[in-house]
Amino acid sequence: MDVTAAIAFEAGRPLEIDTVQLEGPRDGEVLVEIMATGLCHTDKYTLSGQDPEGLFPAILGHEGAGIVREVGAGVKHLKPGDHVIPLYTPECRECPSCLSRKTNLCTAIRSTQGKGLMPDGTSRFSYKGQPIHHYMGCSTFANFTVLPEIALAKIRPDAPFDKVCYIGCGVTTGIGAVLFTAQVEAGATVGVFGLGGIGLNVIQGAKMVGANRIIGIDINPEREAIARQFGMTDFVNPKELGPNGDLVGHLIEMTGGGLDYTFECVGNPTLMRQALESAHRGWGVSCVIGVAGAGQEISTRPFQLVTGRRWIGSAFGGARGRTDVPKIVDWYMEGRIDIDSLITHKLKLADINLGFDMMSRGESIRTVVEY
Ligand code: NAD
Ligand code: AHE
Ligand code: ZN
Repeated sequence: MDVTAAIAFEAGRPLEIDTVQLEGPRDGEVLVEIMATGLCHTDKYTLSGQDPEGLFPAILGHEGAGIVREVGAGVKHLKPGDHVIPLYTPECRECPSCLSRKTNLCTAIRSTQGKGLMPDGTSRFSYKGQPIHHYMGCSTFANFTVLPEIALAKIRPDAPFDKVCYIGCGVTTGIGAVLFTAQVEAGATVGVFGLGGIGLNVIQGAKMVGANRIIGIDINPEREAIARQFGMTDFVNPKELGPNGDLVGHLIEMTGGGLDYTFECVGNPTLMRQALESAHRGWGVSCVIGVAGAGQEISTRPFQLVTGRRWIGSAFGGARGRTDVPKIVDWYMEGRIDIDSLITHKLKLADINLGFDMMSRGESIRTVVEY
């Protein structure tokens, strides 16, 4: 079938809207009509050419919501008409990782997903007869896409697509990193480095679990007001500490010894180090969420770990998509979490590049494209 997509032809070039061809679902696969998709910083990162796994041409987008239109042979749990959220971290419930209960990083289809292909090693998308890569197994920058059944969370039918699409990445990543990965406890002191679409959801998660003090760190002063609305108690702008400003020393002094938990939500290895080193001696946990560019590495003095700080990371908030995403949709529908305040802009697909421009300028928190 013909579908409308924003195509990433090559790194660093704006997306181009055009008609591409999409084959129907094969065994275990599902055709989904995407109703809305968020723009995540990771899409921008891959388009920039910084992603070691970035492949072109591709149809990016991984933060969507839509409706099942057709199912392939052998699909057991979904039927046409079901409302779904695509999962870049699937949940097969059969692989060693799913069965371990120690991780959400299902391995069932990770190798083909990283090559921009469906599990049988082929692409369903083509343009002028040439295959186009899928992206993170989702490709939500197209009004129809095909995914394996294990990469779809079935959600309640009354949830608005233009809001719950954000649960497909940012909301779950931020709240999940607090609840599932770091398991922050009530009364904790939490530091959130980067107050964008992810960091604000970390704040929301920290508030939910009853953190006592939530310190937000961002170089964009415009982020202070919205972060306070979500529960931030203190704001630090590293630029205001001066050119030789000691962010780590400042945070340790502010907290009388360091933070119980820190979350890096930018993708900057220098900030990752500062987040680790501002965690409390003896017990502080620092969680890397931000995705760093190709070739970048983190470093610290081993003494930082010897003296009891722990450096951890979180992908998709540690959430098991088919199990946890429907619950997070319920939290939104019950008014327990706020998504609406974070969706600052809505666009049509034709204007998707404007969304990335606003992200680069720090003007938007989440932009949603509604089809
Ligand atoms: P965003 O662009 O919405 O927000 C980034 C924020 O960081 C902005 O507010 C910006 O002002 C701030 N910032 C930039 N440089 C800074 C610095 N030196 N110090 C302090 N603040 C700084 O991005 P986002 O969508 O929130 O994504 C954040 C990061 O998380 C990206 O690297 C993205 O790829 C990654 N991510 C990871 C996962 C995961 O599963 N691990 C999921 C989604 C996104
Ligand atoms: N492909 C990159 C890494 C990208 C990355 O870390 N992706 C996160 C999700 S970001 C969503 O916005 C993730 O879940 N990673 C786990 C996985 O299995 O991909 C690289 O460095 O190669
Ligand atoms: Zn994302």
